[in-house]
Amino acid sequence: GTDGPDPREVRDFFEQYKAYTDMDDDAFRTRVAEVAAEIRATGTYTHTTDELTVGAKLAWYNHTRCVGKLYWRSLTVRDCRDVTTPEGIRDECFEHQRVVHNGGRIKPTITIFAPDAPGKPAARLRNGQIVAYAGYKHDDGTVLGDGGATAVTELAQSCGWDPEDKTPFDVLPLIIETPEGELSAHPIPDEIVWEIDLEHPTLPGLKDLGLKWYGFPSIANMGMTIGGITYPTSPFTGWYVAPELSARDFSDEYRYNMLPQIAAAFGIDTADRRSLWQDRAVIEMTTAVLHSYDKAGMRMDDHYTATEKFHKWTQAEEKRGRVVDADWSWMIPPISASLTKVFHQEYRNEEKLPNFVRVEKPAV
Ligand code: NRG
Repeated sequence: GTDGPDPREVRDFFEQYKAYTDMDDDAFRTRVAEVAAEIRATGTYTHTTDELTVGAKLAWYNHTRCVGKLYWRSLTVRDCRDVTTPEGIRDECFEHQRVVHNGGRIKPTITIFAPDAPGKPAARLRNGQIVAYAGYKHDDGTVLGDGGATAVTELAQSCGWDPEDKTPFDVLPLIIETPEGELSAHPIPDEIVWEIDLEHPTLPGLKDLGLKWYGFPSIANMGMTIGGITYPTSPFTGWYVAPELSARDFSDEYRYNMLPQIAAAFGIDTADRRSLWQDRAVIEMTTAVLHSYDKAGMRMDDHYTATEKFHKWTQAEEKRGRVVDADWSWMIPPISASLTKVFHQEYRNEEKLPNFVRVEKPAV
């Protein structure tokens, strides 16, 4: 934002930092006084790399819409605050992908670029994810590709990006906006996409649809707020849970809307709703996603493993006297929800800071 850091947020963060790092009282008082002086002199302050690292982990712990946050302590934090040119940001986003990939094992990672300062916003990524597919809107309202990506696709086209032979799976360029409002589009090299062709382990037919997806999601349009400082450009990545692809990306009517074709490919009759053809198709599609990622050696969770681990962790945290905040509607999987532990659980849903926040265009 354009205002300086809120003193209560500063204080609250350093108290959490002290608890996390076993900082002694003297060091704590010295650092808090130093930060206050820096804010008086400059209107803002700079985190040490360790404060940034701990702050990013706490943001993950506090975030209520992530079922994978039990791994919060193991987050890899890449401090790229001094990288501010569009080319530099592009290159570090590409490097982020390589660090994450880790031979398919996927290392949960966040890359943090410069924060906003009072009256001086930082550069932003305008993509939803570092790697994502385009969605081209036709005049008749239909879409080629990802229906969720039509706006960013038009933005890319306004930057001069426009592939000649359009397919449903064109990787969008990275779109970077400078604080001055200048947009630039940067093509994504193939080797950081790790595309996986989707096939079913036993049912033929799906393969012929030519569906594929990239290896992992790198969320690019969420910022992080730590101790009153906003980091608007801090892409982060973990591994997928299979229904994210099968039950949402390919199935949502406003995304790829492929369920009728997927059902047909599996030989499922779609005439009668009460045959539950949609349910049968989405389950077989989930099997296909898991099989294809396993075969490619790319980590992918199933919804039972992901939710069971989360459930056990929240119970362990409670025994340690801590309440894990969670948004129930984001914890339950979009398929077979009642078969998982989290469905039968209630969660407190308080938004603590540090946290991840949605960021829009520069707050100029
Ligand atoms: N559903 C989106 C991705 C959202 C984030 N999911 C994760 N995040 N798994 C999709 O592309 O389907 N993560 O950091 O691991």
